[in-house]
Amino acid sequence: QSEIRKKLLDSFTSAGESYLSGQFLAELIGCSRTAVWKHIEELRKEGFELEAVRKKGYRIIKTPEKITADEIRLGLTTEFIGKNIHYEETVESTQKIAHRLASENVPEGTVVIAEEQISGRGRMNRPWHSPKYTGIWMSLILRPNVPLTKAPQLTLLTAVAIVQAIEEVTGLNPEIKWPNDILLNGKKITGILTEMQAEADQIHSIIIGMGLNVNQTKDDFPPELQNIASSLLIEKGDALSRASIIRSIFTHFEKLYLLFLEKGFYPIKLLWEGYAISIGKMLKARTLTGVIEGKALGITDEGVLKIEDASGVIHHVYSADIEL
Ligand code: BT5
Repeated sequence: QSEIRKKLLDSFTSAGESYLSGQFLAELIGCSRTAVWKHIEELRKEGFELEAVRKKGYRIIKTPEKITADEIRLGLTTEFIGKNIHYEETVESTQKIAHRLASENVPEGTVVIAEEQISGRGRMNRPWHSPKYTGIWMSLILRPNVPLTKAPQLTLLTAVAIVQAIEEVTGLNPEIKWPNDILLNGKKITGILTEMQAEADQIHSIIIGMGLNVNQTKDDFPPELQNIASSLLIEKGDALSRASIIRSIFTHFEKLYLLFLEKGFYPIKLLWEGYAISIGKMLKARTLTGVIEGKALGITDEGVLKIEDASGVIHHVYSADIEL
């Protein structure tokens, strides 16, 4: 059933504005024209609007408000990122589900997407506010064949992919705050959480959680977030299609990830530097072992933050909260 659905949406994707005839669709999925009509009716129930014109056929003219896995598939041209979508209405955290799926050996590139998280999490178990139908709350499962120490580089890679997607879809120019925040006008619009399953020095899977504020208004945020968080809607002034942002993230992510697997982190680092805000600035890094204050010199070829303190000592920071 879902294979047929995939085929249908793939052909509507390649058809673009043109109509697909009932005959064509029947042959494509190998069934009768009555069965085609049933599939079309199912798409309508999910919120797709399809136009049917006699002697021409069908075309999709509007996609649903909710994100559905099918809407994301419509127009998706990646090889493996986002090809397998696990969609849920309400979950505790997409990370939790992704961890379970990862240990069940689902294909690399599988994504868990939810409309709402009731206990979304940031780093160190901090809460991540994830209200219904407004944002993108998703977790991506990867199985890169790289040493454990390289896992944090995927956080930086993900940040680049998300910035590129936001630029492409909205024309806005977000900035990256090392290691895992994306900001617009100094306010956080995206957080990334990279976790892994590993044994000895062998990565079994990496799970990248992405939380992206899209259509929230200021009032949708709790008071403690109103001055530090923002959404694409607030910054751009228009509501945006979450499905097209998701597709764009998948596409940019896949390109960068393949580049990373082939050439290593260096080319990603160069792109990352183009979007980074903290470089050259005075900042405070709160790490688990203490606070380091000084000037951010940049990141190493491995993605580690270098800070020079007042006495000229250069510190290498692997993970921290940064205050600018
Ligand atoms: C992060 O942590 O920024 C990582 C957030 C990852 C969320 C995704 S959503 C899909 C997946 N499933 C999950 O359960 N998580 C991932 P951190 O750097 O620790 O920042 C957390 C802090 O950001 C909180 O303490 C708040 O101050 C702030 N915050 C919470 N919700 C926010 C939101 N929606 N927008 C902006 N800031 C928020």
